Amino acid sequence: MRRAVLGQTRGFARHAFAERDLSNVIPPYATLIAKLSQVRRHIKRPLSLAEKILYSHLHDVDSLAGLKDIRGSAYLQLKPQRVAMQDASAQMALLQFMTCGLPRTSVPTSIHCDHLIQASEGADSDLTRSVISNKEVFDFLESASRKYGIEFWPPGSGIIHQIVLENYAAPGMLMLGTDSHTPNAGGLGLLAIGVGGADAVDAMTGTPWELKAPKIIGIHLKGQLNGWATPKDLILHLAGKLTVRGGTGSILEYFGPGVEAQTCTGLATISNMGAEVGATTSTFPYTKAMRDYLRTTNRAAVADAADWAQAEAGYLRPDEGVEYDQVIEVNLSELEPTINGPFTPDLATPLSLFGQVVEERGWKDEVSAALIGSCTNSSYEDMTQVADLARQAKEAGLKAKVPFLCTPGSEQIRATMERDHITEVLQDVGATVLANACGPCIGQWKREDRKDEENAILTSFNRNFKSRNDGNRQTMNFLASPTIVTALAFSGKLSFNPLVDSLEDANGKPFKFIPPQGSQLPEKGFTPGNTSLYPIPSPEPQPEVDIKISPISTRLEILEPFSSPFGSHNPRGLELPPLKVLMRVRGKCTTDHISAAGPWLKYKGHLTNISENLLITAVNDEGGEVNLAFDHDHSQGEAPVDTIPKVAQRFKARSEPWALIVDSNYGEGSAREHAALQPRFYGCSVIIARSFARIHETNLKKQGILPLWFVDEADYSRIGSGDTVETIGLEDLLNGKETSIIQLKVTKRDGESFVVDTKHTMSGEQLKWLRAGSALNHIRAINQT
Ligand code: MIC
Ligand code: SF4
Repeated sequence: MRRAVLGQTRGFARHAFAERDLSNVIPPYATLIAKLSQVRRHIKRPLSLAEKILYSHLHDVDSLAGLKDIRGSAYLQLKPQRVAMQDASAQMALLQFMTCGLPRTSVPTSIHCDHLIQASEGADSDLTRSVISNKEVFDFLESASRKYGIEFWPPGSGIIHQIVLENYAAPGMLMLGTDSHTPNAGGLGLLAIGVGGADAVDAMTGTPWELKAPKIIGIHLKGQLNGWATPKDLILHLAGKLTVRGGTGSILEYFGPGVEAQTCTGLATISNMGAEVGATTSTFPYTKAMRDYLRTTNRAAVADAADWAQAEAGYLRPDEGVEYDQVIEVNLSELEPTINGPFTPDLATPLSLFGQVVEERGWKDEVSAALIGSCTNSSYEDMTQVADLARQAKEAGLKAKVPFLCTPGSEQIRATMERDHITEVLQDVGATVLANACGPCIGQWKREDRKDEENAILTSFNRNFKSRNDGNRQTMNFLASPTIVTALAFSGKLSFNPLVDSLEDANGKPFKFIPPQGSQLPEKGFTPGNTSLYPIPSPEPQPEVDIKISPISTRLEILEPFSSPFGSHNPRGLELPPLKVLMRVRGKCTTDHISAAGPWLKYKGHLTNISENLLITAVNDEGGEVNLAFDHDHSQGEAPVDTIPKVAQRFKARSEPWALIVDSNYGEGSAREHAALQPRFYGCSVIIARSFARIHETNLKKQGILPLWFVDEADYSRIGSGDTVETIGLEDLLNGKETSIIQLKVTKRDGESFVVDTKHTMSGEQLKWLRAGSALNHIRAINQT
């Protein structure tokens, strides 16, 4: 039996599994429906499901009055119903929330300890070791949870998104999570949006949360999945079509007969990976499978309320005749398993062509490890499908040829797997069952083999940026469905196609897998497992709790407010002071490049320490080197080049504000706000990009960095390190002039100068953050008046 390390020592009340209080989980459907009828007074056309949910969560529905265009242009002030945070991002979010001086969070909030657990030997010992090594952080999160009335899920309880789906998600609600895969909850037909910690603080403080109304892309699913094709293959296929940028600024709303046929956890897999195409979130009309899932996960009252909301006002499905901004049609009957990667989630290859690609690219035809799990694919259904293949292999006398690691998504799934002999079957064929946590998906993998050599791993995860899983830049990481990953674990070959190829059984006879079967829900229902891993539902805040942060801690540090760039010290008034360009970043620059995870995760609550990883895997376009920047103003005795964080530190030491020039889709990937906090901490004021990823662009604005887009993308190459840029027109904008253009006067190092046009996407509210130095400074100022 697993130890409930934190839960037990703190004496958390046992989760009353049978008679759970769902009052803060059931959405206030009657209120939402009343608001929806008010919305219809302003918008006289059929609404999509996403619009119904969004607009009925407006602070003030009348803000829609007179607006001609909403989708893609209006800024919405929203009232999310819930916030979920994981242990890595919650630290910074709480440090920010604490500065607001409120006694409790305004909306129900939960914290989940999942990212900081390192996978090495197996669940029990990994968990014990991680709890010891992260004690200070877990204690901080737990005591802050008690103070502010937050539900705290201790290490070992599971991965945030799986737990949210199993416990908190309800059709038609709007929620935020400080993690880019928060949309996973969309599998229950709601809008769950990934944000940075500062956005979560808006909801937690009751401040309206602002979102530019997304466009709605309709995804029409027809036909039926068959054979080996799974919901994962649908989203892998779509990622190939849409690319990592195709969903930016949009919600993906699925519809059609193909939706009704999917299981709820299958839909969650699809919406989870909408994050990989940059979508704001994804959603689906309320289905029977969702109803069944709610009932089996102990939320019958939510299902009943949802049934009522649908019957009463059609709240949980789109209106007849709705028009989407774009429609993509997918015939599920034609879909085949797909493998995506390496190094980017949108490089999709149908399985039937993959062997050919392996040959053409000259890759070694070898799989070095197979990993099942992550928030995308760690449901009971996933595990039963994988176990079906394992059972077939076992009967044929086969064992996995390579390390085969499986991560259950939650304690409930782990315990149910154990009861239903799934764990046993997996272990019999050589699998290691890891702790219920993110583990290797976020680089928390103590991998001892293949340290510096090229090798290929197959995972059922959602993300595959370079170095992500094991820190080795030469590990090619491919994404596939859990069942394809499993089949390849038995063959050990990259080119193996279980649909057509055979293996040899223990007697040397040909053995071919038959397409796997799984079950969405356990016949005997779920068993909760170790109940001390569950939080007290809706805990009352305990204001007397003292949150201790040691001044000599290397893990946690009180946040110092950033200062405003405007004021008497700035002779340019409401224009930014002249900014030195630190570097021009080349190509793909995800949040993993800007603020790496793996070993750095331990500094998530310590801005000074984590900033040492700023852009350490980014490529400098002037020369093509990784983690190298030029310091054209270096003093005598200092080298003219150094690592990127070191040069940024020099700028900070010289009190020299700076700018960064970056490429397309800058900040792709995660919700990690450290990627915005760190450059700001070192003095960055402006980032000029060919384009930005949504969450990251907002994170920058929140921390007081101005994101600007090149009007002419070719201007990217005209500005280099050591050049000076000056804004022209920001003052007018801050004074209320409506303009989307801000010019930049660029002065090259040789004195030559020219002007380039850039666009901004700052709303009126966001301009106030810029002026105050950060959104938090602005919120604080409001709270104080
Ligand atoms: C990720 O998958 O990259 C993470 C780690 O879950 C991040 C969050 C973080 O960096 O804190 C995400 O996706 O938002
Ligand atoms: Fe955790 Fe990986 Fe999911 Fe991020 S993508 S929440 S690291 S399991």
